[in-house]
Amino acid sequence: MSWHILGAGALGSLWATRLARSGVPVRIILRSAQRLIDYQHAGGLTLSEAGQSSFHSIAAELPDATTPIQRLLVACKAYDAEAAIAQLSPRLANSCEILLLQNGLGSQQAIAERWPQVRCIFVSSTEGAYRDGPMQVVFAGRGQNWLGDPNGGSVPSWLGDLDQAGIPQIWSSDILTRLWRKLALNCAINPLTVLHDCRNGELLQHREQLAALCEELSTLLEANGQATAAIDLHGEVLRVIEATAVNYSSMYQDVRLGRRTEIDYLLGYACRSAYSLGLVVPLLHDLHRQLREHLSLRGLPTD
Ligand code: NAD
Ligand code: KPL
Repeated sequence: MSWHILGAGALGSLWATRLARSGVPVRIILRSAQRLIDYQHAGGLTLSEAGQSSFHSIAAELPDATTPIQRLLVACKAYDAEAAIAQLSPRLANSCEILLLQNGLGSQQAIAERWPQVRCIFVSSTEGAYRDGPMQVVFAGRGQNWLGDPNGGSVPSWLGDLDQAGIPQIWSSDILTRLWRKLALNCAINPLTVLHDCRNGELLQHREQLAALCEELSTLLEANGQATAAIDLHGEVLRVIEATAVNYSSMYQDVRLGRRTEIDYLLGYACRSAYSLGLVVPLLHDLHRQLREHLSLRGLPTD
């Protein structure tokens, strides 16, 4: 059975090349005829890893191809994921499984609600990749992938494909807790790096602001029934900042490169969730407002 990969950006290419080189059948779905022509011209995807490059000639198609899809990895940004799957809707088999790699929360639930007949597997990834040219991906940071089905159910047999491809994976029985924890970390760190215009490590000069934000985020997690995700959040935020001190956060890089951020699936989701629970989180609302103003001034979408 072939894997289909929707979105041949950084993470999509990283998964596609590792699956393909291990002999797992994989096809990538490109967004436009022009992209397909460019891809065919390049002949495949190039993966750079630990200073070594490898070339992978992977089959590619457009969303309107007609072959049914049984297993789909969605590697688009959170704001593109639902519309991208909608283009494939007629091709989704009843027994289809969709893996959702998106950061934050909100896009996954919207997709699961819209296609109740398919099994949605949520993924939380700490692997790092970036594109350094068309059809080229750099594997920038080793990490882990936690996969899980928020509705429970059996462990998928295709996890063996990931092992075969050297894609690290852990099946998680509490994937929502993992995603909430990552959302909280990203809400504490990423917006502040944008607003203070700094690397992660420089946030240690704003310890009081971080501590107060973590307190609100912990309250929000607990109110959402995610008490486990709230345990020692502040401590982990400080540890992540120290471990990634010289890095610029992903949101900082998006803003610097003039790219749309995933703010609506991070701070936006946090603020909407607090509102729906009647929880007062003034610091989160203020941070969200300041960040939207910052984006707006730079001509970037505020959602
Ligand atoms: P990316 O922008 O590099 O790739 C997204 C790709 O999706 C692009 O190539 C885009 O053209 C494509 N796309 C959008 N709409 C499409 C459509 N309708 N049909 C086909 N393709 C379409 O993004 P990325 O960095 O790979 O991130 C993907 C997701 O993974 C994000 O939610 C991100 O937060 C998350 N993530 C990324 C990393 C990383 O290191 N890059 C790490 C962890 C999580
Ligand atoms: O995940 C991150 C990101 O840059 O998106 C870090 C900085 C590690 C935590 O917010």
